[in-house]
Amino acid sequence: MFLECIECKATYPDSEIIYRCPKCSGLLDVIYDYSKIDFRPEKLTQPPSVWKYKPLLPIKGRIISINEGGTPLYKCGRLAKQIGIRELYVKHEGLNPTGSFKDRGMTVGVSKALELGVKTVACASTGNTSASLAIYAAKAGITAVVLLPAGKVAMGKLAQALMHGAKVLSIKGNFDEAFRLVQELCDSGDFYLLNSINPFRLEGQKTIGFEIVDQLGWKAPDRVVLPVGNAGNISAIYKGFVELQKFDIIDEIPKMTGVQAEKAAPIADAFKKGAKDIVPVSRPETVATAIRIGDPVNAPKALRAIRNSGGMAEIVSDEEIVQAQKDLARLEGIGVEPASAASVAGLRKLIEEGAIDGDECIVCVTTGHLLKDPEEVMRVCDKPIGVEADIKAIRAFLK
Ligand code: AN7
Repeated sequence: MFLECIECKATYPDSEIIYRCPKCSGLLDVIYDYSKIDFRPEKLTQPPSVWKYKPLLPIKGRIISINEGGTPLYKCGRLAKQIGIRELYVKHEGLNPTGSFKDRGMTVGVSKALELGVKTVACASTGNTSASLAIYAAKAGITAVVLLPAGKVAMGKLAQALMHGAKVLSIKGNFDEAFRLVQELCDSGDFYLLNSINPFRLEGQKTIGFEIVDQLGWKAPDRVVLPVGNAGNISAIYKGFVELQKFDIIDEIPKMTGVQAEKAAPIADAFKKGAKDIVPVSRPETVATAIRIGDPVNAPKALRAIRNSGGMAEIVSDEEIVQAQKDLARLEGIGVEPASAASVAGLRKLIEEGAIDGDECIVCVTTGHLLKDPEEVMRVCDKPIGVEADIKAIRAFLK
């Protein structure tokens, strides 16, 4: 196993603490000697979980785990009918132990930190990354430092970071500024960076792709739709599919389809314009605070994932996000935070525009749990109705 620059293809040992290529600043990927790995469905008999797929994960020693992955893949008939799709599934990543998909990355990233002998881990976060890092660092007995954009982190996520003992710094700036600062902090070598620029973290997240295929009976769906913020997840899931193709487990790679919020959509903008690089958005804004990101670090990986798989990118409004959140909740019993609902909102829009054929088999990834952001729920749902403690009053009201 080694690290490889996605741009100049220079390689580095996996024991080196680097986040970008020292030669050209390109992003890094973890590459295995695939000829030496036994990865066959008939050998993988455990129920789905991140560590079921250990032969394709970069950890040899001690693993810090709280049973991440193994999330349900729900068949969603009512939502499929409403949107106009033949076969629709929702992979509900909100049912990971800390309530988001970040746990898949953190179980691998924090295990790697221990392997590297690191004592302090750090990240900037719109919320979920910090919650997950705080919990895995606690489990590992190391210190977590998290930089959060002041006033823009949903309450459930902040509560997790605080309770699990991270050093929580509220930065007077947005996520992009916090991310610039945490990179500078980690360049000193005292802190190990666990944002999704860290290629080991993304190895954990690629197991979403493994699980989708596994849960469909080792078959690939036609398309995977997911929200995109810093763009690590779409890149990771794509890499997972590429590896399954290398092992002849799937023939075709699902069309990777990323969805961004209207005022935080640099990747979808670049895709729609056919541009090679993104133009960062300086003041990103959206109800989906998880993806309130203007300068996604993994954009080069994400654009390749989308283009190489024949996928797409779409832009949705806050209203469309909230409507999709309610539809998931009320048609399928799936409670998600706003960012997650962007996947369904984007899919609906692509079907309406005729950009996607309704005859496809599609998986939407819902990335975080409803309870992460209770304040948003209070804003977008009707208030509870005050009634006297009296059966007549209740009956009268329910008539
Ligand atoms: C629920 O926590 O970036 O495109 O700092 O929490 O891989 O960044 C969160 C991202 C989607 C976007 N859905 O994933 C953070 C952070 C939810 C999220 C995303 C996030 P990426």
